[in-house]
Amino acid sequence: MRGFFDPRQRAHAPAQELHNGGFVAYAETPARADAILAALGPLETPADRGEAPILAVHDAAYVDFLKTGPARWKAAGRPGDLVGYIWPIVGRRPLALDRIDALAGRFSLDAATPLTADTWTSAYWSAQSVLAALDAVLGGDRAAFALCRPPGHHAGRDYLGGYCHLNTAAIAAQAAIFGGMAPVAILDVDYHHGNGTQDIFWNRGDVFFASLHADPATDYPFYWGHADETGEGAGDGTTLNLPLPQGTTRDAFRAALATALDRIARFAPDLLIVSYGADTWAGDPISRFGIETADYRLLAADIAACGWPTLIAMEGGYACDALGANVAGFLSGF
Ligand code: Q9C
Ligand code: ZN
Repeated sequence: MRGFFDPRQRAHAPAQELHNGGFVAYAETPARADAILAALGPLETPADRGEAPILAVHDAAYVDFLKTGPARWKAAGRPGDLVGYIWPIVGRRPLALDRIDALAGRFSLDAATPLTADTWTSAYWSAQSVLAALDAVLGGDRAAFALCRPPGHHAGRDYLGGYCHLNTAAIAAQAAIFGGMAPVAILDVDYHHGNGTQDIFWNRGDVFFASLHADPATDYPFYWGHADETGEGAGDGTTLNLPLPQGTTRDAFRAALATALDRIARFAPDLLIVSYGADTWAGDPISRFGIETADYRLLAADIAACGWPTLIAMEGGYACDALGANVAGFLSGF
């Protein structure tokens, strides 16, 4: 299977994140990409398809914030990485403020995703990697892999969060539709709910979003991913959330996967995009499922058996020592 990664995706490296009330080392490190590359061998460098496919999904003012925010933060005399500390909660007026502190809140979901001067570059090439993998599938490959780092599924049209800035799965889905592949299904098997992807396609009838994840009653992102969220308008019924309890192991995960695949089959997609997180692994430092390394091949084989052209986009997974084996195991099932 062809895989794509650009070395510029390594540059983004915030110093720390706010975690459970204290500051800890940022979990979404460049070493994650290195671990995956060590297991898979060198990947292909993506072509540069420019900003248009990104702007087809993301708000232009948000993209400008990603590009220029860190320099403005520095110019304002702030030490450290750019991170929000005030948010325009429901009921506040939608003021178009220009202060960098106000923008940080307007364009973010949490305080766990700082921006550095390198963030835009890394996120941009993460998006180019997913577009290159899409090109491989559009060209006839049965499956292709994008080492998307930073990841994407928590990022919405105009907000970052959960270590994500540009929603790579959504960018690929929209580009696929522009390329004549429709409808598209996105299957999100990261430990966390893909709130950004769900938001972006919430009222779309041409994209089915199915997600298996830790119950948001106990896990991040809390406010999205509950079973009663099913889409609206033209997208009524095109969102499927299957929250699972902490401690979930292979067989229960596999049963939920079968439910998701059955619903996707009824949607008859031209293309499947898998948002793959290895943070479902039993030893993940920030997650609480019990999937073992050997299980990933089996789970991937269940997906592959459906026969849809498939793009696999990397999301989370924070146990660097096991990450390479987990990703390689998953890809081996296709
Ligand atoms: N105390 C992805 O896997 N931090 N993002 C949770 C819990 C955010 C994970 C803090 C986790 C986001 C792509
Ligand atoms: Zn995750």
